[in-house]
Amino acid sequence: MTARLELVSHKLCPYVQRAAITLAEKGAAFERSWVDLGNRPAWFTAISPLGKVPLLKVDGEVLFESAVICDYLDETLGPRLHPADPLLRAKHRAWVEFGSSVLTAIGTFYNAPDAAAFERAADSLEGKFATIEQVLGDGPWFAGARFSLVDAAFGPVFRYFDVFDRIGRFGILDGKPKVQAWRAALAARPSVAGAVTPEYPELLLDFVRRRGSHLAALAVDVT
Ligand SMILES: N[C@@H](CCC(=O)N[C@@H](CS)C(=O)NCC(=O)O)C(=O)O
Repeated sequence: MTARLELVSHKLCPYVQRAAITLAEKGAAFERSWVDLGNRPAWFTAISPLGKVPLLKVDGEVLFESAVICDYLDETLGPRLHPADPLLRAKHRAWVEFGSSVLTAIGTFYNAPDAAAFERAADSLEGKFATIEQVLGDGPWFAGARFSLVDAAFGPVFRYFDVFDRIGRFGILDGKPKVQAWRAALAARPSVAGAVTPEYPELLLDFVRRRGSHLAALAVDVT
């Protein structure tokens, strides 16, 4: 019997998007519920051990942590997105974790309080993408011809840059042709495009403007 799946989501959360992309790649039917993290409903606090999204409800059982959720989905629903070889699979899990470190660096970038902190954050992000440029092959995906869970982790990463590009030219992805090609392929993938609601870009822009940060000041006049 097919399990009933519910993805507890927030409209801007990149970790939620990983799970939504994985579900879409599997062609799995699932429901979505939305949580306002600024005003958490009691039912959410009661079932989320870390107070975070995403959660995946599986016939009422609750899973938390996006990497665990994606691994569970990969083990229970075809087609497999992780490599069959254990060593390669471990490497992919490590690059998913690297994707989490890029998301942390993106948070530091949009929260940087002044120009100096902003430059440091941009340099740090640039360094992470330079590392990625070294490990990418001929594409179109992280590991070549087959879409993997590393791709699911990086689709939400690049989505930030669609809004950052509207604010200014920060040069973070410049001179990295493999990264740029990967970004374009991910943006065109239906599972990635469909992981957010249509208002996502404007919600993110509004979120950035409310940071009180250096980037927020640059974003004031963006239309
Ligand atoms: N390591 C977690 C991170 C999830 C996460 O940070 N979620 C954020 C939203 S994007 C959240 O729920 N934050 C609420 C909080 O930290 O209180 C995962 O991979 O699922």
